[in-house]
Amino acid sequence: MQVFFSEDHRLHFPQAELSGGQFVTPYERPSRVEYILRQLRERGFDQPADPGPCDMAPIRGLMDPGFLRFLETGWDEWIAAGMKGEMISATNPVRRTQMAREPRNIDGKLGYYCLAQETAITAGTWRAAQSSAASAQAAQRAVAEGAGAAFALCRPPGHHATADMFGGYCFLNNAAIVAQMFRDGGADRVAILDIDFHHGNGTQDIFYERGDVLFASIHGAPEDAFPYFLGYADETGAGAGEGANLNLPLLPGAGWDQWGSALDTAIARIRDFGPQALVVSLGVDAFKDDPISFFKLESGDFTRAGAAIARLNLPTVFCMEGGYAIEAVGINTVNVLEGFLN
Ligand code: SP5
Ligand code: ZN
Repeated sequence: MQVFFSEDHRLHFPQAELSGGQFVTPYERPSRVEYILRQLRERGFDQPADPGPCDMAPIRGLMDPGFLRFLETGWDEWIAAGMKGEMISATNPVRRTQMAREPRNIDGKLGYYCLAQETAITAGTWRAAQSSAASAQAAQRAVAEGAGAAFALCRPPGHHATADMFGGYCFLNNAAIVAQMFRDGGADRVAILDIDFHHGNGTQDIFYERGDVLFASIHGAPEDAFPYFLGYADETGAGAGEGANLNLPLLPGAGWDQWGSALDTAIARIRDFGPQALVVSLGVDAFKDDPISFFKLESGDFTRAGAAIARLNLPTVFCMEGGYAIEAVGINTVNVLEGFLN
């Protein structure tokens, strides 16, 4: 399986994440990928290939122009405005301010485009996010050209980012970009399977009213888990997208019995949908020792998940998402890939 990865992920490493009222070292940190790279190497995967530059055309087609402008120029505006720290949002549109419009002030803009304040933007964040999307795009091109599957070792992750908001450690929605590229390349229907512990609110939002991209997600129930405000089972899609959104929320403590049967349900729905390509939002934070999650998967369960996904027999792009039990992140991620290949 081809692997795509850019060292430019290092350009994004905020000092601070707001967690439980404290500033802590971000859970989503550069060292996560070292553990994945090491496992790939030790277990005989191809040397990761640099993806080359990010192709902005498919991203501009999918994302909000004001949001992209903010990501591109926000840091410079922030510094020019005399701000001394990292970009951490403090004021956001909420209930009854849904008519919000983009302010001129950069602090206001930051709030306008932010969906979760744990995520800071720094000088290198935009370039890192582009390099992450570039890996996803390179993996898509490899699969479109006939590779059965490819792994994009994306960092920062993507599935919480909407067309016009960042947060949840995400800036550009890599899985959504890949799905749209398959569509633009001639696939009539594309499925996205999101196995990250957290609901892929961004991906759901981007495709919610579309019938051509199925989104299926297994995640911590929104009553109990980030991103809290989306991910309920009764969110089934709208308009042309009615029926093309499948949320499978699970309660704290869910292990393979429940998670594996939710995976079977998602896979059956994907099979019924009849897609020509599959995108997997591959988070491994459903692991029992993940510090910010509450599922109980064992490392071996990730191998079983990969094997189950392989039975769909679809051209597949894996995009890395979350996973914060850092020593186990490599093992669990590569278990999914190996389970898929074997
Ligand atoms: C891609 C991804 O997995 N994003 C996850 C973002 C989660 N951000 C908020 C987490 C809040 C968890 N609070 C943890 C308290 C730990 N003691
Ligand atoms: Zn996650």
